[in-house]
Amino acid sequence: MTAPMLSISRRLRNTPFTRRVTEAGVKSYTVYNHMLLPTAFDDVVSDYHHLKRHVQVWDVACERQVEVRGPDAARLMQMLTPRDLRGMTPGQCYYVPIVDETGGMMNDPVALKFADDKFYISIADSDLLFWARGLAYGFRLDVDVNEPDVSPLAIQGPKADELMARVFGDQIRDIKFFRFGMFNIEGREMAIARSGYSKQGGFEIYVDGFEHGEAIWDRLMSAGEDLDVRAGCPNLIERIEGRLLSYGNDMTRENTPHECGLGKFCDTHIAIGCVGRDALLRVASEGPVRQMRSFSIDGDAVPPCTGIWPVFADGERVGRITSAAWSPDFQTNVAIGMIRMTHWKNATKVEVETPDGMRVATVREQAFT
Ligand code: THG
Repeated sequence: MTAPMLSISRRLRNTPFTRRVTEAGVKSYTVYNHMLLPTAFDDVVSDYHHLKRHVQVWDVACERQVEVRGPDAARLMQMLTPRDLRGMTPGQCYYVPIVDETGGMMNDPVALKFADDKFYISIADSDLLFWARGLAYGFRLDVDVNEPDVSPLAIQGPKADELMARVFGDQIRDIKFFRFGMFNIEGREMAIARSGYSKQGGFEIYVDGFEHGEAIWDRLMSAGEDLDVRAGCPNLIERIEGRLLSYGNDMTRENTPHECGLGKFCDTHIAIGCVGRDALLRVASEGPVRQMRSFSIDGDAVPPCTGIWPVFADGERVGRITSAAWSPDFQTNVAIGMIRMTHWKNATKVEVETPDGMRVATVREQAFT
């Protein structure tokens, strides 16, 4: 049986880099924020080894920006998240859980602060623009909320510093983790942050203006020839090892940030104005009864995890796996899932119902590092 194809149309938006990605031989796409997101170039395993040894350029334009501008920008930002934003300074990035009035996860973006009256929210896969515009309208906030023509391009891997320094200068090396600086690129001021959806280190360029995409892509590719730079994409195996969560897969609006293990990004007592504050204060006082964990799953490579795999202990349902893949470096299947408090301690043995049968699995409190 051959894999089904994805029919491309204008609704599945192209990115400024789509032509280059196609020329680089992209093998598969997913859809993220109604936009194309590459998922493999050679194959997921070869891409994985290359990412961990060299440097890759990723079309992550699907990490759309919700721009919040105006006198009430900071107020709206704090309405969206239980993380305390009062200490956030211009040039900082914050990983921020976004919650609705029930404390349910709406998104888990990276927020960037440019000034007291200007933020970007670099969103995961949900239509946060509508929620933010709805709050702004409903509360009569003095703020503009829009999606600008800005497309992140990620440079990830151990040689990312070297490649970026060659193209943008040695100041790149001084950018600290989750900070950004402004750089004049193609005649425009663009943000470059030390961030990205991998644990290999690297940067994200917030490419301002669709028309500049290919020129920036080409400069990186030419400068990195001897570094074996390649087109890449967020890697399923590497992100599961590092326990980077995938909104819509690992969590949804059914989950609180505490269940997702994002309690460390919540300062709910302090976050006055957050619409989910009352609901989260309730769940935080009792603590979650299930939580995100890493798992190893015994046996040879598991099939692709396209849905939910139930987790059992003594025949009773105690959790679920939502992401899983064979890890060449750890020589086991690695996974992410949610498990009840009765079984969430490190090294607890459970059983996972995979499409090709029951497997023994082990709970891990730490990610695979
Ligand atoms: N970069 C940018 N936008 C994004 C993503 C990104 N939007 C979509 C998606 N990724 C949002 N989800 C995440 C998940 C994890 C992280 C970033 C975005 C992440 N986490 C680090 C970790 O867990 O180790 C560090 C978090 C911290 O310490 O603050 O980086 O990747 N622009």
